[in-house]
Amino acid sequence: MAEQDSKRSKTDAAVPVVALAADTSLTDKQRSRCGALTAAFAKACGRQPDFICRAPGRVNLIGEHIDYSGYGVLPMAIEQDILIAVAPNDTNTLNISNVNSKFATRNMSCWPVDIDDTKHEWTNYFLAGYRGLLEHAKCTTPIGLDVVVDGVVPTGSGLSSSSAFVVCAALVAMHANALSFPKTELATVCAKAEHYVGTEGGGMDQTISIMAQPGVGLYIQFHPIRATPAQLPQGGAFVIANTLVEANKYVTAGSCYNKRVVECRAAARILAAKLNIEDAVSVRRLGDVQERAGKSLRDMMDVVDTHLSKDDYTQDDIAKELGITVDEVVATVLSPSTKDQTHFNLHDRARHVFSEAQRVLDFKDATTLADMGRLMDESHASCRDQYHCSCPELDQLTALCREAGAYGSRLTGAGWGGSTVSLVPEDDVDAFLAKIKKGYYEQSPQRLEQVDSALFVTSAGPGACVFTL
Ligand code: NG1
Ligand code: MG
Repeated sequence: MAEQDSKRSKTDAAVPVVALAADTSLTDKQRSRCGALTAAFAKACGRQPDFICRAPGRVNLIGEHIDYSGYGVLPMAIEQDILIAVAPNDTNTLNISNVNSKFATRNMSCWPVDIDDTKHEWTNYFLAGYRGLLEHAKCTTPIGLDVVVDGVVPTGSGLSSSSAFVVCAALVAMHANALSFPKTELATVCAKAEHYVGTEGGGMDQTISIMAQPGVGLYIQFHPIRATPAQLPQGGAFVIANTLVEANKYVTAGSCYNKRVVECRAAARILAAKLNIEDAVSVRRLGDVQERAGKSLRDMMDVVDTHLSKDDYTQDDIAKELGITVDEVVATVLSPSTKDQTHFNLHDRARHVFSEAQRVLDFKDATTLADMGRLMDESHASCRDQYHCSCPELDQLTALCREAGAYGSRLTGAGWGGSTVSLVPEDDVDAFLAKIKKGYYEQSPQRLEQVDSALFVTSAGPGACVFTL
């Protein structure tokens, strides 16, 4: 096993398992949280935990809403994370509690586990990662576990608290049952597992949480998952500012996130037909259309303008374009959560995807902070005007960040609320933070109360791991 590991590339090794006492990557804050979590576990479960799993949230620097179309993205892991303390029990039950008492404890049989994705229940994220991992491992006799969760990635903030939780739970199931998978395989499993919560996301968030490396961004490509370190800019700092508008993109999944996924799928199917691509019905993603058409991203933007109407498409319009029935559209293009949607904007969604995919490549190759900033601004404008996933507060806050001296500023994550990320001259960070505090957070007592966790400079942290105690 060890020898096999050494033959694997660094990114395809298994998630590290390290003794907590010996780990050097933890910040003081994280170390003291591990101590507090161990004490909370002892109080709740009457014994010490065996191990603690850790998975970080992320900030996406550029490449929004394109992972599920098959295009590369460029996120980095942040310090904020989910920790889960674990010890086996001999009762074949799964007992899940949280250090924060607003999250109610749940007890259930450890196998099989049901997930009701119509209910917004906090433990669903745990169960999604847990079940996805065990199903992948074909493990139908997992051991019973007591787990206590401590998460500090703000929810609905675009910093991927959900995937950090799913990844952390998969690690719990893996380590507790003496299983092990390489990181890329684990990322693929976790991306699919999060669909149990009712979202149809791409794999960006789970992949960065697992594969992140300190000090660098990660250029992540999909099908199959590949991750390449991307050097972060010299002289620039990334600042996160949360609008504090909680993004409820999945509570109303049919009308927001999942709708974008199916708009992209419908656009892909229609473009494949228009371009006479062989076996066009098998096309699921805009990235497949480009690949099979053998065209550049810039050419694909012209293809969109030529072949897709700027008017909304109804289910009937999509059926006519594809030469199939509305029932077939529902079955092969839409999804259970979007089957009742009536109007689909295909032109603008597809235009965003191809242009954003090009911006990721340009950002990766950019040589100046000013160029990177400009691409971030363009990304925000495209999210706002073509993908319609911004909100007034995101527009206001990114504008304020630009005024305050950022090279560029954009929404990060799915949008409709949540956070912004700005590229700021390193030497001006303090002045920048002061201006944003005054211009946004001091505008209301509710905002000001949360400014310390909402506005911060971030640096690229390490990916997920298991700490033994
Ligand atoms: P967040 O912001 O974490 O909900 C979602 C998707 C990503 C990606 C981004 C938009 C999940 C778990 N995450 O992220 O895959 O599509 O939106 O770029 O669905
Ligand atoms: Mg999420």
